[in-house]
Amino acid sequence: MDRAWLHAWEGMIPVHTPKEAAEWELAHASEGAGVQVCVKPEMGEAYCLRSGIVEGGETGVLQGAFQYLASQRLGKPLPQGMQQPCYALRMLNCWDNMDGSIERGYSGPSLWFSEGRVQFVPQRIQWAARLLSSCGVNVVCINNVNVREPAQELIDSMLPDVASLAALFRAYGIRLMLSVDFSHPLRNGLPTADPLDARVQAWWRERARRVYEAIPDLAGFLVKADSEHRPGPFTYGRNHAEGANMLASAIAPFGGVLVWRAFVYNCQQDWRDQKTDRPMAAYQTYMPLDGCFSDNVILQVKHGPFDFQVREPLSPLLLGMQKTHLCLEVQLAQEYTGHQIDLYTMPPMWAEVMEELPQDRLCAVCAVGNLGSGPFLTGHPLAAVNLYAFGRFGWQPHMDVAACIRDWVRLSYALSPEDTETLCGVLLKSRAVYESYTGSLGLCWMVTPGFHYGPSPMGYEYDSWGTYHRADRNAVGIDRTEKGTGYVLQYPAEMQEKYGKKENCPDTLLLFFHRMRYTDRMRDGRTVIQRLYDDHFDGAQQTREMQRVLQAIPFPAAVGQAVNQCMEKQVRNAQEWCDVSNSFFHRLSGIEDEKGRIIYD
Ligand code: GCW
Repeated sequence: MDRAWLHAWEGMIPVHTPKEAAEWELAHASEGAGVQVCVKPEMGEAYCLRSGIVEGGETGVLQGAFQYLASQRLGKPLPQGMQQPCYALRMLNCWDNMDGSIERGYSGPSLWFSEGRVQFVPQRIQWAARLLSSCGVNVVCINNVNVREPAQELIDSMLPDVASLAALFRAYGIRLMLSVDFSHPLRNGLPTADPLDARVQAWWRERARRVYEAIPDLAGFLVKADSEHRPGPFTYGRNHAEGANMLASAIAPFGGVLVWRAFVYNCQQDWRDQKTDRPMAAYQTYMPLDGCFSDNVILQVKHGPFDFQVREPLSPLLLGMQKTHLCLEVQLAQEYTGHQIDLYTMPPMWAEVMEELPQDRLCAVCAVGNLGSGPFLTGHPLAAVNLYAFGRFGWQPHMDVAACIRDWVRLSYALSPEDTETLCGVLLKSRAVYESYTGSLGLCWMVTPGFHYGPSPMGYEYDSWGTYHRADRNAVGIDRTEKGTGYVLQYPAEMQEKYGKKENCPDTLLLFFHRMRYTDRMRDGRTVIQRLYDDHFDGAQQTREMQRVLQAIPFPAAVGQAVNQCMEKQVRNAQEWCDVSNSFFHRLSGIEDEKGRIIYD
């Protein structure tokens, strides 16, 4: 593997098709010596492995080759029978801007944009494509869903550059997707972008023709409309099915899919308004449209009803919509979950999502990417586990989370079995630790506004984003039951039972669904305030413990140094969260910590 890595940086790997890439991978690894590659086009992405043979479809053979090598390296038997992905679309959404910055990116600048242009080092793209393909990702949307000037040019003057990028990804079985600006026709002199206007429809049809002429296998368009000040059909009094279907029909002749994001809510809410409850917004907007979307439209829904918080219940829209193709959206970029400084391993969270979501409800999965061109490509070197696991998740959503994490550790580092287990243990618990110091009992949005790292308990409280906890001197949390905002009614009956009653509601979501007095007793006998204090102290303590354990792992020097630096920052961050949150609740409630620990007044 090391040799192959070096080769990638020294020069281009001479491959143009997934079959060639599969042969190259096998030929350049001792475990692949003499293995034959046999393409059966009708197998598509699927593959079959036998000793000495990788058989599969045009892209399946490459997936098969990676799996063959991984199995050998891990000392596991080859998987038996035909292997195929659960979801046909396993996408990465990269929020890369044309100036090279990445919205919510914590891994350095963009790999493919800079100075307002498509500019890239081909070897690096090839390396990224190889990495993503080896994880199992098959579509990459290269530009930010917030399409700002000059990103509109990607489907105009910059098409030849996008086509060169697409060719590099294509060799690794990955297709590109592009985020488009719903109001683009206005830029080209049309007086309107109304989806029902014949001129607008004709404009998009012609645009799609030109785009597909340049990139015939483009996966499709991705759209963020009427969300956080982006343009959309609402401007013209049209609904989102009308908007999505118009774009979908323009790309349908070329086999494209139109991915439409369901992240729609009022971001200019008056905090005094207690009737509007932001988590209810997507369901209210889209449920009435169930069954109205064209066949090549996929509605992309974030896993929770808010916005990638450390803890949210499953979005009720994912359970409600029956006649719409759905894509689950998760976020590898650690916007609210530690900026790729704090350790945060995500598969345990996805497993919780899949416990409540039948896997056949979805036709696609998507993750906001955590890739960039800085050292380690994912910021924190250990954040690469999330990218790897996301790829596996798209193939097998009900995977064994601990086994997946262990595979990543073993494929990445040559550690002793004891060190491997120790590292896996830290990775597995990292999400719970982060949650205990930033989001105890389902409280969310106590982050620094805008930046979203570090504590600011009142930061969003009097703002317009619909993200309130309404802590006062007696109580905290929002009543989202039938008697409160009624959000819980968006769930099927059994989940209403689970979340709507305090006695059934999991502790982790208690203050998300219920308003509680600080002195109320929880199931474990502790009061709410004591539990808040305890969680914050425990979180800071466990972070120090993780630091101690990780210091003893013999990582390669550069990795070890980066991990240590991140852990130092995380320890400081966790302590800050602990002190700020505990002081906040202590000052409000006037209630002492039963254990008499230090709380600053
Ligand atoms: O949480 C918000 C982020 C925005 C992002 C938006 C979205 C791309 O803060 O940066 O915009 O979500 O998902 O569209």
